[in-house]
Amino acid sequence: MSAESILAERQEYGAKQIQVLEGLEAIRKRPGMYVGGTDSRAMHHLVYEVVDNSVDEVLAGYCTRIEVTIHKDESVTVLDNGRGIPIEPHPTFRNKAGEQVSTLEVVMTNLHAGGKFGTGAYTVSGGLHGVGVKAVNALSKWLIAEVRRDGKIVRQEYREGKPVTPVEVIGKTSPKDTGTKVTFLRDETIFTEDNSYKFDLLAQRFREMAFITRGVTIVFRDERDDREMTFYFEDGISAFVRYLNRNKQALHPVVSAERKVGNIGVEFALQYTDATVQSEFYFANTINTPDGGTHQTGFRSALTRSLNDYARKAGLLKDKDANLDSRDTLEGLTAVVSIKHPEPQFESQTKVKLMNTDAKTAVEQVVRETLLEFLEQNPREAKQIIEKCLVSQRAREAAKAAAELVKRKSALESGTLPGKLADCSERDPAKSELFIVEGDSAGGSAKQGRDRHFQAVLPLRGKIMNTERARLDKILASEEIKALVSALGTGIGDSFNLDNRRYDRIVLMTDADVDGSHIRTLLLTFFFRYMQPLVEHGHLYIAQPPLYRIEVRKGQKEVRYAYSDAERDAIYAELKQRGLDVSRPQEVMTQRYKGLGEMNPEQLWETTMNPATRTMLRVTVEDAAEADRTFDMLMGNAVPPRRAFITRHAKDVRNLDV
Ligand code: 28F
Repeated sequence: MSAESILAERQEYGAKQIQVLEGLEAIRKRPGMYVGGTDSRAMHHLVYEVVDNSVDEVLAGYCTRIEVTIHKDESVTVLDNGRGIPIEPHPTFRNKAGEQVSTLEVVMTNLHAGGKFGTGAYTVSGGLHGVGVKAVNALSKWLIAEVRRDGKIVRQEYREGKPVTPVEVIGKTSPKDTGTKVTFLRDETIFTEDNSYKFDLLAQRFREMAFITRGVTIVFRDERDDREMTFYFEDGISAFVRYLNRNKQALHPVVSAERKVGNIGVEFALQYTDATVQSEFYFANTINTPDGGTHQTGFRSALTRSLNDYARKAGLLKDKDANLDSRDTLEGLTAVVSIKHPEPQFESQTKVKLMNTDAKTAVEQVVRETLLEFLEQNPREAKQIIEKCLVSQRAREAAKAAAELVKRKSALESGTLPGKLADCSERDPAKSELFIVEGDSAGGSAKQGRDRHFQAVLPLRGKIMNTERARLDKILASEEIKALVSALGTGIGDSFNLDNRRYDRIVLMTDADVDGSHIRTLLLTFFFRYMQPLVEHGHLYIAQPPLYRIEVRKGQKEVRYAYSDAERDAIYAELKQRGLDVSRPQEVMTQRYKGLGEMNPEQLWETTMNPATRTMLRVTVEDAAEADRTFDMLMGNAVPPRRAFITRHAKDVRNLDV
């Protein structure tokens, strides 16, 4: 098929684009303003920007399917079956030569050509269908836009955002076959970080989009390693809540509603679990608003008011009882709230907080009506929910009293450290380490083996309690935790202060067996839940004691340590080369350590505690939410996923022996 221009044939692409170039240059000069930087995050943002355009088409009611493909060369194709970007001459836009330009070209290149398309439609970008795609175009080495519309297939190609071909018809199709396809390769002179797209990160985003945008199918393909995932959720955000609670014990079926209040679309889904953690997700026009805003305020106030009203009416709260507050009603709750607003107002460019006050009243109304109806029709579940809130309320009051006590005590007996702590002589926290050791016998070895100048040792006896299910008041009551908290010096929960820490490195040193892995998980949960900044700032470590001691007794005598079976085998192979028979104890004697207690103090120092020779794993919280789920899964009731997790991560934590 011969190339045919939509507009005047044989147009000169170049000189007349000056105005456009100015816009594009601005983007290339300051990518931060448009996609938030030039790092890996920003690079993924390019994909989201294009997909957001397709999602706008879904919200407008014209699109049901989006396909995203990452190609081998890291170029990306996004395809939708919407109406297709209009290709006819743009009604108002003229180039410098005064000629009309195809709307497609305007949408892809002109910064200020956004604006509402059609009325009453919701858009991801708040009425600016396509500002993002211009930025992507400007930041791409090349980009190809292909539109199917009015029975034609139309194409234009760009380099660094500048058109290098006219808008030309490259084929015919049925008038019913419509949509937009954009393929782009990011400009590696801008995105200089040597990075590739992360499948999991993109998949998570598309899954979330599919939850929030009920009825859309998102197909995600990765040609780099032949993977494909399809996301479609008929139940929308109810399915989202079930997904979030997949490893938790729910107290009742998901409560949900979808309704319009005036011109604001309100959708929510909630479910209580027997866990103590809460997770809430708030969206405005499919944009995640982690800082909440008016829709969050409306949801929380309706939730607490409805539960209080019902509890009073049902006699579950007596006249003398205090009202539940939102800390009580949020404990154990999983909720997703998603609103669609014709003119969403966000606090800032980054869109993390919704500001429209009418969203508050709209959400309040829908949640209150739905929830009260559910409670009245399901008295058994209602009672369970209220009782759960009451337990939280009592625990909160007890925790407050206990925390006061701990605070007062430490003020009175300032400088009192637990008797079991073998402190170091160094007073500068930046130079000090604390080893938390399981059991008294290992504690003894560690105390003797350490360098007492800068290494402190705190032995914990037996298992500290399961902090996932226990509450703050119970945890604070445990002697082991009290000792730990006062040794650390930071306080706990609300009164936690990282600056008061007495050690820079806190090292969990537990046995390489089931009990050891259990106590380590318990401690990790405790630190994650109650001393999170300590983890976030990289102060928490896991010691790596060896699994084997290999003593060469013949010829050149020496002692080697192996931290895994593979390492042991490598050492064996080396010794065999030297003519040794590793199966003869007279020549090579192997000892498998079952616990830290089997090591003498010198061995423990040499293999595990000496900064010059040891290896330690630093505990990080990459993604707080994901970590939360992980802990939950490890500690919760759901046993099968827990096993799967431990098996999958066994290689990360070397000596896990499950
Ligand atoms: C692969 C990325 O960008 N899809 C898009 C549309 C549909 C319309 C549109 C887009 C018109 C005047 C701007 C069609 N018909 N996928 C996409 N699908 N943009 S982007 O319009 C853009 C506006 O100025 C569209 C009728 N109205 C709108």
